[in-house]
Amino acid sequence: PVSSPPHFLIFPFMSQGHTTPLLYLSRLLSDRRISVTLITTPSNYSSIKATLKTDSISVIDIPFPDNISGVPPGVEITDNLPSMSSFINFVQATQQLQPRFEQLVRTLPPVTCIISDGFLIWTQDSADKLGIPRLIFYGTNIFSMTMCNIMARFKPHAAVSSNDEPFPVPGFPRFKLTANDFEPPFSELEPNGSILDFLIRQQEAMGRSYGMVVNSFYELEPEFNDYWNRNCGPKDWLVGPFCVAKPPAPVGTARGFPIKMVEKPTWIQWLDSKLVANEPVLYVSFGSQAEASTEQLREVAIGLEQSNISFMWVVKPKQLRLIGEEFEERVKGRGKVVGEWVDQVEILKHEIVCGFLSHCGWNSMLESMCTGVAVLAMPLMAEQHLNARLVVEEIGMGLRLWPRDMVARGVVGAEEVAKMVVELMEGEGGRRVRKRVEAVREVAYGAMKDGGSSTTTLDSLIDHVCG
Ligand code: BUP
Repeated sequence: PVSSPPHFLIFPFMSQGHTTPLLYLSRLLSDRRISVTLITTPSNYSSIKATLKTDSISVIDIPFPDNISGVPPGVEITDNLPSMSSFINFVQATQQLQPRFEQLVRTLPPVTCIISDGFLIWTQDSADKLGIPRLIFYGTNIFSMTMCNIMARFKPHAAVSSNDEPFPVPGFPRFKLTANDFEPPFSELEPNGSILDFLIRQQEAMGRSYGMVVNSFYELEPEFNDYWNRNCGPKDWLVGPFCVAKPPAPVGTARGFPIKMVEKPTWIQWLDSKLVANEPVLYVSFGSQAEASTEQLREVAIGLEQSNISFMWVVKPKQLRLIGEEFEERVKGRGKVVGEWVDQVEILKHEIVCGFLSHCGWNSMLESMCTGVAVLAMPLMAEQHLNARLVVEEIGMGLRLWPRDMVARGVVGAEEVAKMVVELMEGEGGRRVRKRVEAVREVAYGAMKDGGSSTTTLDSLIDHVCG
C-alpha cells in the first residue's frame, strides 16, 4: 500500500517580515516531498500565491472577522497588520480565527505538524485540542530570544541606574547590554500591561509546543543556541538562512511554459548605470513595519546628502513627501529615492551595492549576510537593537550609528550619518567589516548545502516529527 506523505500546515503571521521566511520554509519542505498547506487571510492570498509560484503548495484563506470587539475607535484593523501601534489589538483579533481554523483542519488530509507564528498563540490551543504537534516560528534569531529570556528571569538591569548604563549579562559576562536594547516590558523592572500579559501567554504556549524553527544557522550563534537549549527552551531547530534556499521558480516556468522575459525595474537599471560609472552604492531601507520619525528621516536625508556617496533609498510611499522633492532634485544623479516595493534581495545582490543602511530587521540582516553586503546599523524598534548588537559586535559584519549623546533611543544626527556612511563605504572600518561579511556569507551558504548544518537539522526535524 502507498502511504500518504507527511502533511505540514503552515500559518504565518500577517506581516511581510514574518510571512516571507515561512514561504521559503514551505518550499524547502515541499522539495522534500512533504505535502504543505499554507493558511492565511484573504488580503494576503494572492501575494502569497504569486510569490510561491507553484501549485504544489496549497494556499487556503480564512475570512478575518468583520466586527472586532475591544478595538478602540480610530484603530483600523484589517486582515493585514496595519501598523505597529495596533499590534496588540491585531494579535488579539486573530484569536477569532480559531473556530474556523479548527474546522478547516478537520476537513483536510491528516495533519502531521503545524508550524505557526509565535504571535498566533491560540494555534497552540488548537494543536493541543486536535492532537497535532506544533512548532513555533519567531521571525528572529536565538541571540535575541536568549537575551530577552535572561532579562525576564534575572533582571540584570536592576544593578544600574539609567537605561543607557551598560550591565554585564548573566551567563555572558564578556557581553554588555543596556535596558535601551530592549522594548518594554523587558526593559522595565516592574513590568505590567497588555504586552506583558501577551508575553506571559506566549511563554506558557511555548512550554506546550513541540519546539521552535529558527531562520538562522548554528555556526552564526553557537553559544547562544547551546545556552537556549540548556537553560530556556523549547528545543530550537536552526534551519536557515532561508534567503539562500532555492528561490521561487521564475515567472512562466510553471507547467512547462517558457521563461517570460521580465523587463528590469528602473531601480536595477539605475544600479547598472552606477556599475558602468564605477560608483559604489549604499542601499538604504528601514523595512516594512518600522516607523522612523519625521525628524529622523530628515536627519538621514541631510546625512546622505552631505556624505557625497551614491545611494538608493527605498521609502514607504507616505514618507516620500516627508523627504521632499527638493531633496531628490539636490541629490539627482547621485541618489535615487524609490517609493515602491522592491525586490530587496535583487538589489543587495547587485555588484555595485556595497553597503546597507538598515533598521536591522532580522530578514534584512540575513539577506545582507547572504549577499555579502556590510551593514550600517540604525535600529528603530522591536528586537532590532539586539540584532544590531549581534551583527556589529558579535559577528563583526557592520558598523553602528549612535544617536546624539549616545542615548540609545534618541535621534541619530545628520553629521553621524554622513561620517559613518563615508566610513562604511570608503574607510578602514568599512574594509574590515566587508571582509568579515564575505566570510560569513560562505558559512551561511555552507549551512544550506547538502550535509550543511541547517540542511541536516531540517532533515532531522522532519524525522522527529514524522516519527
Ligand atoms: Br521595504 C521592503 N522589499 O521594498 P525585516 C522590504 N522587503 O523585499 P521588517 C522587500 O521585506 P519585521 C521592500 O527583503 C525583507 O525580507 C525584505 O523584513 C523585504 O524587517 C522583509 O528586515 C522585511 O525583518 O519586518 O519589515 O521590519 O519587523 O517583521 O522583522
